Amino acid sequence: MKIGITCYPTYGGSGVVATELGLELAHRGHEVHFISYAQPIRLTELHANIHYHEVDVSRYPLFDYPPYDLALATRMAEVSELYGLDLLHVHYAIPHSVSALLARQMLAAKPKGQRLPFVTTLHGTDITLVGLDRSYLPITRFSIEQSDGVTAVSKYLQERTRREFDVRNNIQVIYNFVNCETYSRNTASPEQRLEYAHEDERILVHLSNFRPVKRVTDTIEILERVRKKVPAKLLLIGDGPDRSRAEWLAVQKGIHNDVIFLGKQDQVSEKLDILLMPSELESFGLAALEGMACEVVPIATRVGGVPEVIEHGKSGYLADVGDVDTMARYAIELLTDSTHLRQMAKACRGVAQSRFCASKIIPQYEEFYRRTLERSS
Ligand code: GMT
Repeated sequence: MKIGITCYPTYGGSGVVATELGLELAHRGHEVHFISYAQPIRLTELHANIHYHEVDVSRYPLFDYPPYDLALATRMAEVSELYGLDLLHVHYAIPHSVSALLARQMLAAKPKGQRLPFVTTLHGTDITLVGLDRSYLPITRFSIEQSDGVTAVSKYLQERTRREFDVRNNIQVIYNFVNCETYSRNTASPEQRLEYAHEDERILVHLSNFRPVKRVTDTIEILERVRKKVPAKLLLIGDGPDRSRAEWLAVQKGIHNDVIFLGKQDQVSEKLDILLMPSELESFGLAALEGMACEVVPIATRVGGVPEVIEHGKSGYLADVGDVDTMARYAIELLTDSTHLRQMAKACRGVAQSRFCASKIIPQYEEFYRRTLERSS
């Protein structure tokens, strides 16, 4: 198939999933065309089946708000016509599904009337935050209903979209995935660990875009409690609006020397012991899954779709939002019992392999595309 993929290209789970999906599809022989305003951050591999088309948004003094969604629709239609795309797959409903809808209409209006069905994958905040903003809700609902196929990354998100948006079309759950070969505990050498921590210290990690929904300051609270029992360092990977609050809290608590801000990085999870994901809400929690595949045990909040990924007590621990005492207790339990930590780390890898490997999930997308194409022919 020839598939156009649109996503947010910067850091964020939906862009990561979209890019990894494109790469996996390309390796399986499909022709993949990324269409976005910048090259997706994880699109580092050159492959004959992968193409990237930049969307240029002209800046005119009249435009206080340059109309990206229109430029995107135009580029989607152009690329589809030029390369004969079979379908578009947009990640994150706003504004991508609206642009895809326009592109589909533009091509249908051509003398030869090219068909361009589009699939929308809902990721989370497009529904839970942005889509529920009154100013976006009607158009988000409309573009979801107009999609030729809709998927959601968890049952939680499927149900919430149905309930709050009252959309009439079917929403299929296709879970996020991880490439189990790329993500494994294989590259960590003791020397690499020593870059961050002394031999007797354990390493906690948090990886996110540091938005308020991630509650990054809770990770500092957890480290403060853990350090009282076990020598430990906290690696914070990513960047975003709450970074300085986290830095300031670490300084106030006098533990800033044990908190290492690594900025935006791709893969460091193989060097770590425990991953903290204390989010207010996660429709899936991709960071936890990537950690699990690398045998890093997640301690997370019992929210959204997270319990569909982490089984409490078996492949990680879950606690209530803001309950930093309990999350710290779980971390201390694990870090003071290496056998337990190893067993749970192996169980995490097992879950990633048996339920969320790319080899299991990508065929579900391929099948979904086939059915979408059949239905819209
Ligand atoms: O909130 C983010 O971190 C970004 C956001 C996105 O769309 O880029 O993440 C959402 O999509 C991810 C990939 O499907 C999920 O793993 C995250 O759980 C989800 N975030 C939220 O629901 C808050």
